[in-house]
Amino acid sequence: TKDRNGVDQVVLRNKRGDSARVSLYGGQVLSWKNERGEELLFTSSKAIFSPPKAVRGGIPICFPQFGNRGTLEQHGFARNKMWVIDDNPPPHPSTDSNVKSYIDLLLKSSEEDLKIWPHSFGFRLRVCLAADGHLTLISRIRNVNSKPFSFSFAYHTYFSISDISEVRVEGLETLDYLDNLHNKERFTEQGDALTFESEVDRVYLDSSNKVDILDHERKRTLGIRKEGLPDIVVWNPWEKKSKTMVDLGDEEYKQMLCVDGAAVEKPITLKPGEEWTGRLDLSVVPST
Ligand code: TA6
Repeated sequence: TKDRNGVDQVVLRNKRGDSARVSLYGGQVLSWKNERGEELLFTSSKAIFSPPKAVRGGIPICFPQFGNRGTLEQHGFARNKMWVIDDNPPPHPSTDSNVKSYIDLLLKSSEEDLKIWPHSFGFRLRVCLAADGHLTLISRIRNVNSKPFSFSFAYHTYFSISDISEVRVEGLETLDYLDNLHNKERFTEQGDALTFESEVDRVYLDSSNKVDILDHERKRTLGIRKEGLPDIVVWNPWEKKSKTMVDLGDEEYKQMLCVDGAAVEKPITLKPGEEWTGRLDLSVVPST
């Protein structure tokens, strides 16, 4: 289908027939709506839909490098590539009987990729919409090369929130984090929920696999569960940095918060033939 900008997107609908749905642009989830059709992800009103510029919003996949931790462009090249839909995906494991609709997208190392990152890989991204509206992303990355390689990774997830000054994040208390605003130095989080009053750009380490964003005004809690992703990135550009970003409205930082399941501090190393799986489960539950 084409969205409001005439941009080609693939839409997963909930077979239960309600308004839950997920829209994808290439390998990037751009929209996730709950059963009442409410949008749960943030996409900038000034997002630029012209590769290789990354689209500001939804869930861009940062691979094979997170941030500027390496020689590649910021966040690696995967999010700027066009992916291929696998018309004949392997069946979904019966363990996820709740999963009602899913799609597999494939990314292979191209000739140009190999020039800047000389490691042949196969990347299968499965996007699943469950009957209860939960969204699951499963990344399977295989080393199809003859020598080991290492990579860092993040599901760079832009959540839609009512107001950055009102939300709280639970599950990161007492964890250590690397602060991107202080030369990536290591600090320790204090003992209560995270609230926001200025720019935040942190990588929480060895985080618990359960983090919640409590949006009191919208009376809902966004739940983040993950496997194979030891870290959680938390980012909000705040006002000053927003003004330097052409693809983000000056005030839009108030309606977004990035809380990313990631593997950043300790890159993943794959031997030839080995495969890594990184799974992200997002849910939304009403909360008083
Ligand atoms: O989330 C961490 C971060 O690396 C921030 O430093 C900021 O650069 C953000 O990602 C967005 O990066 P992008 O390349 O999408 O503008």
